[in-house]
Amino acid sequence: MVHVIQVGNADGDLTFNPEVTSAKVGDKIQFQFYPRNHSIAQSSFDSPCSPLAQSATTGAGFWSGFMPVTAEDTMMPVFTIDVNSTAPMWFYCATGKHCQNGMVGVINPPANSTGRTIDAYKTAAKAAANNVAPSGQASGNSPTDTVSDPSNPEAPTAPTAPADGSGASSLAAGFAGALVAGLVSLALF
Ligand SMILES: [Cu+2]
Repeated sequence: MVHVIQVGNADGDLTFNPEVTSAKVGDKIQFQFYPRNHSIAQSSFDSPCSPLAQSATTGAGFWSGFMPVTAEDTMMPVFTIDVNSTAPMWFYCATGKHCQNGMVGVINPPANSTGRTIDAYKTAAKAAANNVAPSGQASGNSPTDTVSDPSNPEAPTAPTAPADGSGASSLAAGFAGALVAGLVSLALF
């Protein structure tokens, strides 16, 4: 299955939603980027706000690159990764001081008994001296896709009619109402 993680939100909060995701091997994680400019990079638990490749011996982690999005954009960029193991994947936003300000998350956290929790990671991130973006190009599976922004009222949305067809009449009524309103405003001129 595909797990969606919202990167930021329409209110500009520095959050991932959800912060904690449980995924199976073969699942995908789709990060959806809200304004204004976020990113996701993988780190180790022990070195938050620092790219995995520079903090551990386990090789390069994922990196979305920076994803600038304006409030007017009706399409939002997404970044998708494959889940190839159930080992914990800790990640953060490498923009500004977003990591220190709590923009961190985890896929498949270890058992709470280890003490390696999202709260402990967040606390360590708050104390990190720097927020380091990975160097180089984005590395992931399909970093250039986009989806329509559900939070943007400008986004074109296809009306979904109820199965019983009752939606059609209310749509027609709304359309007739709009026509009447249009005629009224014309008459006022
Ligand atoms: Cu961010």
